[in-house]
Amino acid sequence: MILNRYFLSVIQVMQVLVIYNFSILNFEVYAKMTSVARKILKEHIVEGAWEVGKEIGIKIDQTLTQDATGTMAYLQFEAMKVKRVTTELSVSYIDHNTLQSDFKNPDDHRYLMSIADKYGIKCSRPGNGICHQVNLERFARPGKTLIGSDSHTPTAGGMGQIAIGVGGLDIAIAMRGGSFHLKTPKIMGIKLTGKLQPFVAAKDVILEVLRRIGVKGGVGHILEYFGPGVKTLIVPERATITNMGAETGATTSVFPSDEITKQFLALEGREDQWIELPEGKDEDFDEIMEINLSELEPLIAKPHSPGNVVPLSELYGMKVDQVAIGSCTNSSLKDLWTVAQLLKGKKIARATVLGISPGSRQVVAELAKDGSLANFYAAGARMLENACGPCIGIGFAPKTNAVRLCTFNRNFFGRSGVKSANVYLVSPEVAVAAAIFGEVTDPRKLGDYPKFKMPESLEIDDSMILEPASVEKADEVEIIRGPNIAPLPDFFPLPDQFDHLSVVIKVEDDITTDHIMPAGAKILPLRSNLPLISMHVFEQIDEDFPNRALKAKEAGGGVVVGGSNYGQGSSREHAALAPMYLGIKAKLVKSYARIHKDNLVNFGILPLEFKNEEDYDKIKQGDILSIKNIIASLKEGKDIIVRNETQGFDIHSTYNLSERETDIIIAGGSLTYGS
Ligand code: MIC
Ligand code: SF4
Repeated sequence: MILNRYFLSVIQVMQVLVIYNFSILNFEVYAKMTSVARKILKEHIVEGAWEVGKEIGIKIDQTLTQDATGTMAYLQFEAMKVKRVTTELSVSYIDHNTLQSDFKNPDDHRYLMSIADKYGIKCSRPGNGICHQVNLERFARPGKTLIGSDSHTPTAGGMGQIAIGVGGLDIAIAMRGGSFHLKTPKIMGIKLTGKLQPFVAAKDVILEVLRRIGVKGGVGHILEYFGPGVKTLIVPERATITNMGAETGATTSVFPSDEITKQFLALEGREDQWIELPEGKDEDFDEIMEINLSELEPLIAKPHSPGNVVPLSELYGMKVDQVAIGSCTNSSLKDLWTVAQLLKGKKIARATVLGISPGSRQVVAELAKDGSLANFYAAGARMLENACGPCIGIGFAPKTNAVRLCTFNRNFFGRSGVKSANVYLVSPEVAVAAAIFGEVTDPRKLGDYPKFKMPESLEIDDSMILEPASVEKADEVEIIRGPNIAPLPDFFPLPDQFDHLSVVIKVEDDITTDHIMPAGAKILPLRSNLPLISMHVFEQIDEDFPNRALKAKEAGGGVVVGGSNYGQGSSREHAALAPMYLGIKAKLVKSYARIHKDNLVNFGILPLEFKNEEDYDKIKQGDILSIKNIIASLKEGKDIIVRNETQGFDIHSTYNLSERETDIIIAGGSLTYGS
């Protein structure tokens, strides 16, 4: 049940304050609203004032990158000619591209390590674990702001932190001391009551959220958890929920910071970093959704969308070829310990393979201590690296037409590396039951539920997190660049008109960045080489796209036409940059996913939206378009008229950009803006 709760009087007072720009008074009004998200954001606002939908700039305390987006982010950071990062903490994780089938990945790793060393960034070496899991263990801090060049950065929201996934260029700007801009979100309170029953997991909570609101339902919102059910969930469970909140399109997700948060931090030797962030009350939220944890049943997301959620029981008996347990959603000690206990004394089914990728070295070390690790091997599981691995198609690909059950957060078409595979998303409990019985089945058949308790103490070993060189020594550090690292392209100011733009592709609703710029073992190593990676744009759905785009480029440029929620999923800015490299000047869609739109702005690509959705039906692939008076229209906030020269009609398009974003687009992107 979703209740709309608008508090008119408060909003009206706020609007008056916004008009007069009384930001201090504004602060006082909002002091009455105790939502965790509002409190943290409010304390970090440096530009603008809180008005839902309007842009604010926030100070960023921490940044994170991972290697697949990091190389590009650091190339951009280098282009800014700054001597050292100015954030409180910046960490560069190497966890995605760890296959190393040739020189490309290790070259990128060396580059990232040398950059980190020189500019004052910590570097988590390959093997140390998945960025979000390691970050939760070692760095996430309640009350702080974090942006990460990975869409699952909200994992740290489980620690009471405002953690937002963004494009790499936004990270580069934040590391230089710039603020991060976002549209002031609505806060959706998700009230948890009751308590999860045995074999029902945190994963089922977020699958239930996705079942109710789908992959677009969180757009423009922060999902904030509150209510008596919160204290029944430990931090790693909360992090599973905030991690996969990304799949709803939400700006981020967050939990309060309470005694449970404090215990987790204490275990990590970081109790001094705890602050209390009490949960919000009903009246603090713009909308409320209620979930009774006691009533939840195991759920499953069917191919090819995390929003395609049904009760597990609907699929009982379906044969399972491959089970994969891991990813930043479900690779914590709690998850893997539970799996290990359930596997104890059992063997995996003859026709099913099981692969496990732990989240971090810390997780593995703990599992080794109590013998849990041995259970995996004894049962016949294949132990994979502490890395993203099969979640992003790096190894452990399923067979042709396989049914894969995994604990990951995304089952987008082709992401596993095998187009014919059908990928289902489940909890670790459901996954392990399928590995043992060889089919989708009720995990309660496994008998008693092992009740996980956080260990009394942990061995903290940060030796795989490299400290940067001191300020004094930084000048001596040489940046190591392998031959796969291509320089950034040049960026040019936006022209006032395009005379001949070809519609190079027309795609449907919910196109993901995995459709636009696929990942996987073959393409991911090209992330630091734009000319090469561009030749794979839209490969999953239309292999000829790059050739057509290049032809269109010679004739004046290309346009991509899309449906709603265009660019959902990952934060990869390559989904903006690589089409741009192929001559795509504008995208014309029904609506955009947040991070992808920000990336288009950052690289000066016109992010147009159909004013009348019927025009989407009329326009055809191959049509030639022209656009005139672009600059004046943008400056005056008027519709941009796209002329369909082939069919002879005008299309009114809007763009919903702030003044700052408009200026960036006109300048040709963030790298040329203001420089
Ligand atoms: C993903 O899960 O899709 C990724 C790979 O982690 C991406 C980042 C990337 O494309 O490098 C994400 O989620 O942002
Ligand atoms: Fe890595 Fe998968 Fe998490 Fe992306 S979703 S960060 S690929 S584990």
